[in-house]
Amino acid sequence: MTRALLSLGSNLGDREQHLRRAVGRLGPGVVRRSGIFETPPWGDADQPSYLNAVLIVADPRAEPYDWLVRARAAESEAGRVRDPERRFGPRTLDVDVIVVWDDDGRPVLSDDPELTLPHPRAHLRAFVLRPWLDIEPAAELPGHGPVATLLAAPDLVDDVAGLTPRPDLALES
Ligand code: PH2
Ligand code: MG
Ligand code: MG
Repeated sequence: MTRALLSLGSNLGDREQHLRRAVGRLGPGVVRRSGIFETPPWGDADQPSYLNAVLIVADPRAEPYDWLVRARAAESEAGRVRDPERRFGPRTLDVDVIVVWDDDGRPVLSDDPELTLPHPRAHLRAFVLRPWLDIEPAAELPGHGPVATLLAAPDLVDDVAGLTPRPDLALES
């Protein structure tokens, strides 16, 4: 049994549709879904803005790598094309495995470059932390502490201010 925090992002095509379909494909174990945020591009400014959201998913049969396999399958089904020259470039759908917890609720740690856990840049990404805080106010990012504290850090203040909640959109499957 594992539980996972997955982040969803889209900045090409019908962004809301890409996120909604991803929820359908990543189910049926979706435990919680966040609201959707409009977010300025991070890491590579020359691209359209993103829609971002997060999901908590749980599956009695899933091993940590199963979440990566499911994430990649959802990305392929959204027609994702990888550009090796642009690591942080635009995409129809990005599903990242941010944290995985085992049966006992302990975070799984991994330094495999294919699946580094927790996600090595999660603590820098307001577009992951802010939706996560909304659905789990006491959330802690393993190795970095409470998500509420991370979001209040001076480095993230501008990024947090740049996020726009989109209550007109919803993560339905
Ligand atoms: N994903 C990236 C690169 N930059 N910026 C935002 N706002 N949201 C994303 O999901 C995102 C990004 C590569 O994974
Ligand atoms: Mg990503
Ligand atoms: Mg990714």
